[in-house]
Amino acid sequence: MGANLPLSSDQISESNARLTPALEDEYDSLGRQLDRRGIDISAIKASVAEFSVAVPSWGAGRGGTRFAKFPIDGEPTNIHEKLEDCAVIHQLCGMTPRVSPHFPWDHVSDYAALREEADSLGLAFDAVNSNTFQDQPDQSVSYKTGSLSSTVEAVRQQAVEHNIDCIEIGKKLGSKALTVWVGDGSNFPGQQDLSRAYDRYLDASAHIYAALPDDWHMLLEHKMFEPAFYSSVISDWGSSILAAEQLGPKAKCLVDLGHHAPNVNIEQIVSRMHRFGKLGGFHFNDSKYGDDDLDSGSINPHQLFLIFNELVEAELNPRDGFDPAYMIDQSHNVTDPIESMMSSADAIATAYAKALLVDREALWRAQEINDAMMAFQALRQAYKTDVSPILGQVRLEKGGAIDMLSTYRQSGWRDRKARERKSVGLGAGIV
Ligand code: PSV
Ligand code: MN
Repeated sequence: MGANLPLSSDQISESNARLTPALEDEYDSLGRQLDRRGIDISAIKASVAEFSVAVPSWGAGRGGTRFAKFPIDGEPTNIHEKLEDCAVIHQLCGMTPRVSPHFPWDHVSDYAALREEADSLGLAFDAVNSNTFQDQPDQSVSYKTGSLSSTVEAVRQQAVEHNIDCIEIGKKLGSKALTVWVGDGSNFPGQQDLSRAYDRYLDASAHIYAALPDDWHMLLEHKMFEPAFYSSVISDWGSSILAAEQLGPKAKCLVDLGHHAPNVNIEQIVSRMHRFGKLGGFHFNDSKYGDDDLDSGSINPHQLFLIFNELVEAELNPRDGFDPAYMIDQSHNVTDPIESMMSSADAIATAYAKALLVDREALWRAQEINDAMMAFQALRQAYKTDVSPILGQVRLEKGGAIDMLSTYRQSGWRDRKARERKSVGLGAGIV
């Protein structure tokens, strides 16, 4: 943990002291229940304690829709303040030690100093995200025709250079991956030659891939629609995995849970990608209609559990150095982002803990003899188990808060920041 932790550890300990007797009681009771099922609770606790998920720098501010944004007092206005808020999240939940930055949104003049600043707050940097979906005031050509797939060579060149700049920044920050999401696509049938746009994307991406250090990954993030509403160049996991195959072993696919057609079986996509050694990372969030960027597990916690069921299968049968980058990618439009990210990290780790409880022997036996009901029950039994005492105990042992939300509110962090930070103007958009 860093030297400049934002919250008072005494306050966290006081709040924990009140809740510890009840937690111990519930943890012991769950331990006995799991023991009867042949599961050692301390082994599950150890795996959960190892689990971590990165938070997005852009998620630390109040998000918005394309219609409006309603800022809150004390919201962070730059990467330094965002890091402070991310440090609060990690201090209380103990499982978000890394921040995923986005460029140029998080641009600073001295990245070595930024890395030290993060370190002193107990944080490190995760995958760097490039941005070729927005024009910046100082750039020479516009992304209005797309970026890596644009018909205009100078635009493709600019997009490639920006991604290579992001790699250079990432090296200074200690990152090991570049996440590339492009908004390229079309709004009208016939507007774009679907094959040639993909070819141009592949060709430009190969230049980025060539600049990638040997121990890095390039994570290709697909998205079905938005901002393009007829076709997107990297629209689905098929386009993504074929591109990753063509680029080479350091290119992997990133699954953002909101970027699929409605009702798609995302856990099956996870399984397929893992089968071919191409599952590189996740952007966790939840959705009801489209790319809603709602809090993880708030709409469909069962789907999150089924995804983690596949991820635990993948952990047990690793292929090609299975080590996916887990990140949150959400827009917090009506909540305090710190609260949303703590609650989301908890939902994500809860899904993981439940997936660890699946009786794999029973599941595989039932699958082999085609006993659909018993196979389903193997999953159901795990899903029904309340694992919150395990998560509470992990937080307690890491110096975090048993009850993150009440401890955070009692800290008065946001009110204090409202007095210190300049206020965010009105507007629309996600940052
Ligand atoms: C696009 O919708 C996306 O999921 C990409 O990951 C972007 O980098 C991020 O959202 C920006 O909010
Ligand atoms: Mn995303």
